[in-house]
Amino acid sequence: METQKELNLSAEASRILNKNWRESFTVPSSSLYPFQWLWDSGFNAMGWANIDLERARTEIKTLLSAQWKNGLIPHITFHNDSADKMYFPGAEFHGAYHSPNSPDHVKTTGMTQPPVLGFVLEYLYEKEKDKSENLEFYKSAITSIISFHRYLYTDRDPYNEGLVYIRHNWESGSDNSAVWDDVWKMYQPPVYNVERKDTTHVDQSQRPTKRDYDYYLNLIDISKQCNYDEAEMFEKLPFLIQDPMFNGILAASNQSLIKLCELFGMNDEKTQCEFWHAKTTAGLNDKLYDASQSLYRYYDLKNECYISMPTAMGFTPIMAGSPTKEQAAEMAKKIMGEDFTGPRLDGFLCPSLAVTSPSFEHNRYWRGPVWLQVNWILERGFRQYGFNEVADRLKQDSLSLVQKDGFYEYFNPKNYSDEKGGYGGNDFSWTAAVILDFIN
Ligand code: 9WN
Repeated sequence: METQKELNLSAEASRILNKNWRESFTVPSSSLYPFQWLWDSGFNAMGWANIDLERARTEIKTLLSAQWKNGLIPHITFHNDSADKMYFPGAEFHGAYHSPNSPDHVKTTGMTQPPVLGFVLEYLYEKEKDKSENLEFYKSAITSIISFHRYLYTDRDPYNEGLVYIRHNWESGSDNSAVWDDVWKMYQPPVYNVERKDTTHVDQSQRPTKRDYDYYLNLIDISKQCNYDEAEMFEKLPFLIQDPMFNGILAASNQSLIKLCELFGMNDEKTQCEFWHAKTTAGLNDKLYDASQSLYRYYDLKNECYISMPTAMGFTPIMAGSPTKEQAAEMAKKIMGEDFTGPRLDGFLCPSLAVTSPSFEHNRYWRGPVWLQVNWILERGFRQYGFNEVADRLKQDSLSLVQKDGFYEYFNPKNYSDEKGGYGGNDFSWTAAVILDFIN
């Protein structure tokens, strides 16, 4: 029996997804982000799968229709020409449509985002009541996602380590994470006198700083000068990072593709995904697991050094089954300890940066606040290893935050009973999507 509270949350979450639906895709937020973002779209499709599977499939079809000729699935698809008036940087600043690999019918950015689509597709398929229907959709989506992964392993793993690199901080999904501070210290970008749109919707204190944006825009400028040619960007970009969340998500998606290929009799593809999965989990464990922190860390390929920072993202490879049981047990202790739950152990999981870190900021974007789509990944991962207490806490904290503050983009992890702690955009799509999964 659903409780009244759950019914209210469910109705509210459906209202938000419907409000943010635009004919064939969902915008993350109607004011702040008026186009289609890759990993948002994946989570939003999972949300839709709980209330309208047809829309879930359409969301994915629309996203895949913007796939590049080299397999890249773009981070933003600008579905209409007013893009540059509504969001900065828009299609013109990115200039990715000049690349011979970009699609002909729609403008996109020339970078990607965490590769969630493998596990999203498995989620959708599990929700199908009649497994004999929509087979063409599933087979074609599997093929597109595999070609995306092939692009990543071919163009983004120069030393054949099973770990692909990201070449812009936006590809990580965790834009202004304190992890990047070390990279920014290595060079000085020019100052860009541009008009940002995000700070007209959200208070500046909750967004990346102006100087942060100089770095972000400079990476786009360099990529544009290379006309988004991968080999040239590898030579020229100052930002090339093996990111544990991106690779953890890639491995989790490979795992799902293995299951789907098995079900659909796609044997060669299955063998390929098994090979990739084994390689990436080995890379994660051999190179990125940091036993002294009980977390995965980052590797900076350009400056040839590790970056260790206690982030929520450092736990995410648990979803791909990467850690050993012993490592997972250490990770469980770590996430429930005072670094992440605060001195009284009563904070909300999981802060994007440990509350004990000197760079922690309770309201600034990826430098402290809780993001529900990351909680969803962690909840699945810890549950899979049998750490139900951690998984239950992640789920309960997510529900409590939304009940307390509303369907915001991100939340204050500190537990102040009398203070509202929802930040960024409100009526946010993936927050609604995650809630729909948690209560169904
Ligand atoms: C840049 C849409 C996206 C998310 C990212 C989040 C934020 C964009 C921005 O919003 O990034 O891609 O303009 O700040 O950091 O994870 O996909 O919700």
